[in-house]
Amino acid sequence: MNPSRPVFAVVGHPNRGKSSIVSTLTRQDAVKISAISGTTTRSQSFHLNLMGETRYELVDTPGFQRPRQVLSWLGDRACNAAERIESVRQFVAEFESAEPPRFHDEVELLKPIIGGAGIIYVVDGSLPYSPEYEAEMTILQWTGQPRMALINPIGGEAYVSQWQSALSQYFGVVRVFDPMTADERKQRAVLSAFAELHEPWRDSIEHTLARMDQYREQLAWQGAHLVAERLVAILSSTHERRMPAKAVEPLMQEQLKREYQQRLRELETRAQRELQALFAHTRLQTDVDVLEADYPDLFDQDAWYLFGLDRQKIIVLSASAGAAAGAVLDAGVGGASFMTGAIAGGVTSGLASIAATLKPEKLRFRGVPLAGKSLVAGPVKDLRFAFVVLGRLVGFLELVSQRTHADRSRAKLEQQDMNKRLELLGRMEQVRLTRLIQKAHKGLNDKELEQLVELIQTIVGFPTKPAS
Ligand SMILES: Nc1nc2c(ncn2[C@@H]2O[C@H](COP(=O)(O)OP(=O)(O)O)[C@@H](O)[C@H]2O)c(=O)[nH]1
Ligand SMILES: [Mg+2]
Repeated sequence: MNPSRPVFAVVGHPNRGKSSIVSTLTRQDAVKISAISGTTTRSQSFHLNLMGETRYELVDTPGFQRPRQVLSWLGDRACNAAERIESVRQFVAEFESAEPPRFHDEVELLKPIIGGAGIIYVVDGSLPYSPEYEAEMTILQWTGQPRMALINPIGGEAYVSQWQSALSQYFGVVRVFDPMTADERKQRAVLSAFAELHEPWRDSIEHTLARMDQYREQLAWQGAHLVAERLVAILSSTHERRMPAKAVEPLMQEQLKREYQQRLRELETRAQRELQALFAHTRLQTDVDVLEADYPDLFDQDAWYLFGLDRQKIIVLSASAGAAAGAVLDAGVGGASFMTGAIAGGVTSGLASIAATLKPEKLRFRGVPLAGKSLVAGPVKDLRFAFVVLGRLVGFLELVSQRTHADRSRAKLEQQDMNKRLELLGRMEQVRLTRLIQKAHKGLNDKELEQLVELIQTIVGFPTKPAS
């Protein structure tokens, strides 16, 4: 064991959220979490890896099963405080390979602690405190290792203060920590507290916190980059089919349209998978995976309001983008009055784009009639559709970036307030975004793509450095 790399053993009764805490603090969804107690029978290590480095290790342990018997065994062998640590060592040595096995779970959880791990003791703040916990807390105290207690409010905070009074007598730090919802700020607070608790780990933990900052920035950029690239891929995608000589055109058109829409749905799903992978949520189950779920279809125009911009906003943006917008907006003309002017002045690109929305799957023919025709679907040039695709991707990026790894519920892409997201941009930037999206069906050059990435980073609203 590298003495400067922190190792924490996560211990407590079964079903108190130990595995959930390990999962959230190591950002790994491979940790087994189960409502059935006794799922974890062996201690298992998980690492937090950041940018190619292992920063710390958490050991998920089975819960205490017979703490009173263990304590009485230890008590018989330790006459005073100086002998207690040694009695715990003896206990592990004696029962490690006992046949038939005895105190299996306690051996599993004490072994890493004897080996130098710090202790994270987990209790449930919605269950009352009772003296039966005193045996396990005493055993942990007797190990002499640095100790922190986390109160997990699984079913509420009813007994938190009761727990605080009891725990503070046995643990150097006591915190309320909900592994399902703890954002990065709360995770950092736990680590910082441990740095205070155990001097030899302080430098390493501070280094980890700095690395977390860098990593978050990296992820934010990579996530936005992925969204930008996949958005352009979806909006510029086409689907072509040769027309057999005797083809029945309406049937062909129908088929082509179906294939084309299917292709765009697949591109979107693939982008979601990539975003999951980026945030280490590969096992995440989403609404898309469950066929019967009423996941709003990409082409269901009745559901577009869930993810896109409202009509008014589209008209304003589209008109501004179409009207060499910069100069007009620089003149300080407000949105509403500008619109009146724009329409009166004959700038109707906004309205034209609304008209185009009616047929997102517009088909056209390509090729010379003699050599046989091809039917081409796409790309969709409809600005409303483009904002819907953007809204869905940005929403999904936010979802995977904020979710803890302990949260195993099915992910649901919530309605997006894209109008509000756009307000995170200045007016000129909103128009720039609109222009980039309007151009996306032709593909974007590197510079344009970078601009798009920047704008997307802003509308996702990634938290800037959280205070620790
Ligand atoms: N609502 C809620 N459920 C939780 C929380 N922590 C754990 N659980 C659930 O409690 C059960 C046991 O969690 P687990 O982490 O496996 O506990 P362990 O047995 O101590 O490792 C699982 O069904 C978890 O989803 C929490 O903070 N809130
Ligand atoms: Mg467990």
